[in-house]
Amino acid sequence: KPAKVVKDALEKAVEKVADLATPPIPGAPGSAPPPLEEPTEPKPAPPRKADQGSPETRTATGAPTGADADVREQQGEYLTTSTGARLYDTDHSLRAGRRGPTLLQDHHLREKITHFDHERIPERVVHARGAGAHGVFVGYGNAKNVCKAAFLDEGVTTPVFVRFSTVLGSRGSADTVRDTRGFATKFYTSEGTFDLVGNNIPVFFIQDGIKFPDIVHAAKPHPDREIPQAQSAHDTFWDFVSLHTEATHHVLWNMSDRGIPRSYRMMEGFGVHSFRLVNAEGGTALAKFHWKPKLGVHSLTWEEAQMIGGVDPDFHRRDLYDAIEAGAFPQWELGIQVFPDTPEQTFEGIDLLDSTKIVPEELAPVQPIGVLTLNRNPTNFFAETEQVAFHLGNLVPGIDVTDDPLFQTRLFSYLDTQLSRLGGPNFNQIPINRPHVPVNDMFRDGFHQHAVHRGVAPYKPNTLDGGCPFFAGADTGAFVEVPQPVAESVKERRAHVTVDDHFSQARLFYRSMTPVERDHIVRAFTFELGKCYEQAVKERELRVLANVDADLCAKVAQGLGLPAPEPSEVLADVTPSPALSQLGGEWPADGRMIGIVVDADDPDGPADLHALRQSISAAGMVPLLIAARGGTLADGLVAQRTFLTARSVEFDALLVASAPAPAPDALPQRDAKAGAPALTVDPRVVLMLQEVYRHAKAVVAWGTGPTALAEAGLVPGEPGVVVTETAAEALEQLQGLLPAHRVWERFPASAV
Ligand code: HDE
Repeated sequence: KPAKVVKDALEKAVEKVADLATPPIPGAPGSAPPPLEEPTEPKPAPPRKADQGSPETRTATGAPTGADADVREQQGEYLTTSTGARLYDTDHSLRAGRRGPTLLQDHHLREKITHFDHERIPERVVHARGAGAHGVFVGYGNAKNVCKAAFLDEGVTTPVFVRFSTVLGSRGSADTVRDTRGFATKFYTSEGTFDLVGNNIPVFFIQDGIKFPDIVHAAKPHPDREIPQAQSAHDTFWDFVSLHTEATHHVLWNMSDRGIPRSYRMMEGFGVHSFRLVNAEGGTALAKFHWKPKLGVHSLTWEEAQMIGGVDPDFHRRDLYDAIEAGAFPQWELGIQVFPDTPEQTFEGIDLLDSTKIVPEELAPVQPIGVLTLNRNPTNFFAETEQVAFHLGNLVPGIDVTDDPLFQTRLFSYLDTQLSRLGGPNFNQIPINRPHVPVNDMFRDGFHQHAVHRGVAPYKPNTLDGGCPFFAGADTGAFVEVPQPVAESVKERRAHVTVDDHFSQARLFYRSMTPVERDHIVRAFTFELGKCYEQAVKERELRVLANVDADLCAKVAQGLGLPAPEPSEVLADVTPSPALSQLGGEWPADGRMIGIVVDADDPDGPADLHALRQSISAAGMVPLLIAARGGTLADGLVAQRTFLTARSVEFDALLVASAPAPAPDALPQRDAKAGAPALTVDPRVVLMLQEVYRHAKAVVAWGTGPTALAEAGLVPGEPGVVVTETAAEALEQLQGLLPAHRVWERFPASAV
């Protein structure tokens, strides 16, 4: 009888279940205290772990200052469901018996997993990898004659959020790849939000936005294998740019040291397009925006960039975060190049609506109009850096658009892309995107609507809401487009530029570089084209380079083992622009990483290391002790790095206080059987010194340090290799060498 069988089985099961102890409910009478180690009473957050900040933490991030209803503190409250019901357990799903199936009834399980399943949002189609920071912008007040925007007035302080990015890579790609960098700034001004969405390169690959999908598809990984990640060194990119020669100028910048910045803090930023500025009288001027870093413009060497890609793929993100934590707040001056707003919209023959061209600073100086300071790290990466939505249409009175078709396409794209990225039209209600002024729009409903709109008449005209909201006028702060005459013309699909010249500014850029910078460009082209498989692509790009510079073309051709073609165009006679070179100046060394090699256990080791560390910190740099092992060393010093965790590329300069003997865990560097003399210095220190030397960084030794120099083959007296008597003298020498960024004389090409 099947029914009887089932009934018996059920009865047996019930008896069995009764034997199983049901899990105790914490707090219920007679139940054992919960086996939890987490605090059950509200208490202050534990201090941050040492490795969560930079070694020299001076400022705490914490939640933003001021009461912000959107900030959710992690501590001090009971764990709840998303609707606020308190939970007693989040580690076990609700099951029919201890070893039985999971119940559909377990709302908390389903809520937890469902939320997790939907945690990811689409990454940005370009600029997916980035890092952000909060800060302030203070106007100098001197832009008034050309621009009425209130945030540029003297002493006006405006909160900002900046996001730096690479262009090609996915969200998890490495920071130090060769690429253009984004430099996007959101100014939360008293007249509404102004977004300046720029790059670290002042020109772009294309003159018309309609070609953006083409350049991006060519530069992104191959559609079949999805490789290479975050690289332009592949056939599709070079196939496209060798055919589409208006990209040549931008490509030259990418292949220069600008494509591998040392730090986001050491990059220029450019608005690229010409903007139209308007003053209080309604007068207009055309202008290009520039960000000038106080620390100067500096780059990695290509070998450093490649090594860091493996050793510390988050190098730029970490650098920005650590510098801000350490109180070394990065600063940029905002500057403008101003041009008369003539009907031709050209300046000295340069088309101001052509974003593949610069106006050399020697022709139109960059006038500083305010200063930006980044002084606070994001509290939550996703909430702020990931969800921030920039848009070129976020303009304030005084700053208007031009007819540059690259600009015009961007005005559409940035709004459009957020719809799929942030899931609907209400992304400006996300805290990081909210303006810092009252919003009184008539947009209603839609996904993720957070506002509870009052009133019954979200339309105009109306009487039911008393006619509200009202229109502003130019005198009450309305954004009024500049009444710009539109040329009487025909509809047509044709290039808009007045002079279609793809090579002379690329040549201008190359000829403005110092020999060592030119050498880096040659090597970059040789590397990138050397990674291509298609011979025809390499040959075609050489034909492009022949139209830029014969020397550049010949050297790249030699590296590729191909003949150098003749130019197909007459090479322009260009006047170099010294402002384009990164070399030749002196800049503050704030936030530079100084490695100090010490002997972990030598009780007689240099006694003045405490003072040295303090002096380095006081000078705004970050001292990092490197020893054979971690923890507390002789004399109470603490090692931040070990020979195992440190790699030369992390440091801007190396101080060598000791010559540590090889530690037992050091990898063998020489074959003892070959009869080589036994090592006296740890081989990892030797390697570090050789790399630092190769990358043209300063090395200063004292104490027993010179022994390590000798073991590495470094000769005191060579450029940037110094031996001193004391630690204090070593620091003095270092401070003399760092302002130039590198010991440039060490590069062979600089002698050319
Ligand atoms: Fe962008 N660009 N872009 N771009 N761009 C985006 O917008 C686009 C261009 C730049 O940190 C996207 O929100 C088109 C020039 C930066 O969130 C997208 C064209 C310059 C960022 C988009 C350009 C930039 C973006 C992807 C050709 C320098 C990152 C996600 C007409 C002046 C902003 C997003 C951030 C991001 C479109 C050309 C800079 C798809 C169609 C020129 C710094 O809307």
